[in-house]
Amino acid sequence: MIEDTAEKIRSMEIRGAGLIARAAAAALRDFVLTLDVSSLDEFDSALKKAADTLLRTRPTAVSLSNAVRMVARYRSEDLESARREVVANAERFIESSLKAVERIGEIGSRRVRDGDVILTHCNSSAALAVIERAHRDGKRIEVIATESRPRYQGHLTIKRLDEVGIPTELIVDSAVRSVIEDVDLVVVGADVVTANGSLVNKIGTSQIALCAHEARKPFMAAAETYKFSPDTLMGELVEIEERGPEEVLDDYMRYKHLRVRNPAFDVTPHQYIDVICTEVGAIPPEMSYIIIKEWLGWEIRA
Ligand code: RUB
Repeated sequence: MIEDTAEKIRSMEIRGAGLIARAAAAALRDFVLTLDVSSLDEFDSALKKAADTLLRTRPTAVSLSNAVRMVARYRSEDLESARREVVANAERFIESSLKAVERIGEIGSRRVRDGDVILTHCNSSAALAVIERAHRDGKRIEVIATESRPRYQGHLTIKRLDEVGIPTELIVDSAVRSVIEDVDLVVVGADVVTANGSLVNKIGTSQIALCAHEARKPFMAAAETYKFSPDTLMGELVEIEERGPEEVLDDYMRYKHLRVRNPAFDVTPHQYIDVICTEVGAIPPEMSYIIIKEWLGWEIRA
């Protein structure tokens, strides 16, 4: 069951940082519910092994490690109480994660004005929550969505926007600079927010931010607090996932002198981000440390 979820995350059948985190939480819950062990020690080592399997699936998503940490942490000193505690942790994480996305929609949509054209990249449930909430509130908005090569997550975005009735234009990723003058606001999701407020998100996000900056268009990231990375407090770098060449070029094998590079994410420096909308408020990127300290409970200790 853990391997099944791990494989779905690895193959991107389950994708998007929030969904990955909730799927991992649910997998750990189901795992401990049926875990057949007779001591707390055995429980602990089986849980750690399961957590490790999940953590190895997609290296960039800090939502995954934050979720696993929140779910697998328990204080109980007997087996059955520990089992119950992990199940309760998982339920709490899933519920609060869904609520967080809804709340981000509420908070982020306040910055959307009637008549705005919003550019979005990839397929982010948090970014879509902002866009959909603005639409539900009766603001007449339009969206420009990028394809998001090589996996075309933009197609998921246009499908969803079409279902909810938001007029949308689809563009190739390289058309962003050509259309940026038509855009009023950029809204994207987040895989990771670092302690200094930089954003790790789908490859291409940083080019969009650069275009938005040059054209003086506001750039918003929508990120639940569990997308913030405690490790970056101590200067850890975020590992950028490199995926297989076949995602970019089917017949790459026939070339003798070619190497296909396929980084899945990139880093947008905080200087290009106007606001990060979290479920606890809209913050300037420079305030990211506060989220890590106050909401995730981490701080620098000597
Ligand atoms: C998805 C991606 C999304 C973030 C946020 O990448 O970069 O913008 O994960 O998504 P991939 P959400 O398709 O490679 O997982 O807001 O849904 O958590």
